[in-house]
Amino acid sequence: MKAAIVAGILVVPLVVLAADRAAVAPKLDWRGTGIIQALLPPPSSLHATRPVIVIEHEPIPGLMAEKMSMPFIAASTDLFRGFKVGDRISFGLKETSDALLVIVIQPDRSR
Ligand SMILES: [Cu+2]
Repeated sequence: MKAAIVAGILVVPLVVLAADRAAVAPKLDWRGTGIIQALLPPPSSLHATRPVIVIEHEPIPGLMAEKMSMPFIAASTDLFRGFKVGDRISFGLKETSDALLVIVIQPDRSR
């Protein structure tokens, strides 16, 4: 009886943690690395209503074989917080019905 109560208390926080993790780590379709060339909250010359990040990115396996500089739509301007032009980043992309979206931006500490 006592053991069952203890187990119940332990299980609940684990379930909450798992749900939290799913919310902050949505499934990525691709992952890339590169250098930020521009951070453009809307409205900008590249998009009237959505945030845009321009990245000089390394080849992205399965998506783009070449290194290039290109704009991506970002899921939220909040992703830009703490970053500036020239920062080396790793980023996560998700294909949605209307855009190839950057949904994760992280400092790239791999080099
Ligand atoms: Cu590209």
